[in-house]
Amino acid sequence: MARSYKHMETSVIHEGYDSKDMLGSLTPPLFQTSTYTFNTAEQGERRFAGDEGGYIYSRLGNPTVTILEERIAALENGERGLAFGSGMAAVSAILIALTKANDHILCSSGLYGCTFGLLTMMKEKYNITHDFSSMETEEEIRSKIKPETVCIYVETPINPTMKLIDLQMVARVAKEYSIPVVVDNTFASPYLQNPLELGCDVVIHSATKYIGGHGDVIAGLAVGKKEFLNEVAMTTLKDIGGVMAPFDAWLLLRGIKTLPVRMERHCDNAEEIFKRLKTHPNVTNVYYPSDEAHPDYSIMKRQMKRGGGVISFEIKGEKQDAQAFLNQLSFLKIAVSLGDTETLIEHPATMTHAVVPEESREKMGITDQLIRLSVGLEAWQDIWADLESALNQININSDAYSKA
Ligand code: LCS
Repeated sequence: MARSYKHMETSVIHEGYDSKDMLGSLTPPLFQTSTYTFNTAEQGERRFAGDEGGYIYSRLGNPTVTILEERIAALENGERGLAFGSGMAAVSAILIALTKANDHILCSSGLYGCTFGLLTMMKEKYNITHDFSSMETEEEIRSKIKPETVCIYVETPINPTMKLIDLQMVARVAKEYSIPVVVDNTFASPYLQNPLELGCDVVIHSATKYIGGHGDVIAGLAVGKKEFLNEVAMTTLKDIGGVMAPFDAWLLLRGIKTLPVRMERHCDNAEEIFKRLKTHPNVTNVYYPSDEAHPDYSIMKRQMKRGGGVISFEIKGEKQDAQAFLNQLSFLKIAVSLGDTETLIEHPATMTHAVVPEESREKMGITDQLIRLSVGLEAWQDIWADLESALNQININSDAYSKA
């Protein structure tokens, strides 16, 4: 669905919904229903046969969910959107739809822990194998593509290392082999990056994060070609059943209206925090895409509007210093997830990426000292004051360790 409005700020509010169709209700109504009545038995038959449009049963479609699907399709400039009960429901439905036993998936060198878990399960159960690629050059990607490779699966920015993948380059190589490129765009959100416009084939979001934005929904979205997503809707989504609840769609329709405003503020705040983390003596490395010293800075300039709201950094010391640092925070919340109004901070090695075996974690760059910070919408001065005070305390604890 092409965007009907020139600016995304308008699209996030209006796409997919006209109040005239709904008795003038400014806000899209919540169709909290599991099923839909047919006027006659023949009408039921026609709907099941696909000869007549209209709703049948909410696992097959729901009007509130449809509005959200149309809106996300427009935001990502894709033909069709599809809603799921979680980001993982979207990832699993898309990957299952694209593969069969003994196929191969080529992945970016870092992935969210549960995506890694899903790939491990697909390998054990169906011998659907995968390899990781740094995707730094076209040659490197070509060298990892096998005859049985059926898709390339990419996260960018990568959770939690904040490495970036050049999507135009990946799409160019994939076209040579006629392999679809699936991009998990969760960390950027549709406001900062639009993979379909860069030549990729399917975009996935954990809508739990920036799209919802308020930490009250678990949900997923996908956008791509109509033919492919119609097939997913009628197979892996319908029959495995990981559908989005109407109320969650309603909450997401509310949250998404402020996506551009929130993302600008997330980025403003993250830039302020990044500058200060970079010069703190107890911080050894900071990973933030709009750092001019970030190895992928040129990719950020080409494919993202701004650097986003997530910063990862390593602190001096060991795992216990990282944990002690988190324990010293006063109002910043120790929690997984990201993209919420509240600043959230976590320890990937023992939380989001704990399922990844230590050796693979090391290869991905997830050390015991790595902390992931999702910068929220509070005043950056308050966020920094809390971080700085906890970072200063770590110094004291580290001294204690070294003296012990
Ligand atoms: N993709 C990415 C990049 C994610 O970060 C997550 C969740 C998912 C997919 C799955 O989405 P969900 O099913 O949770 O909606 N990431 C999380 C994280 O980093 N902390 O907590 C969840």
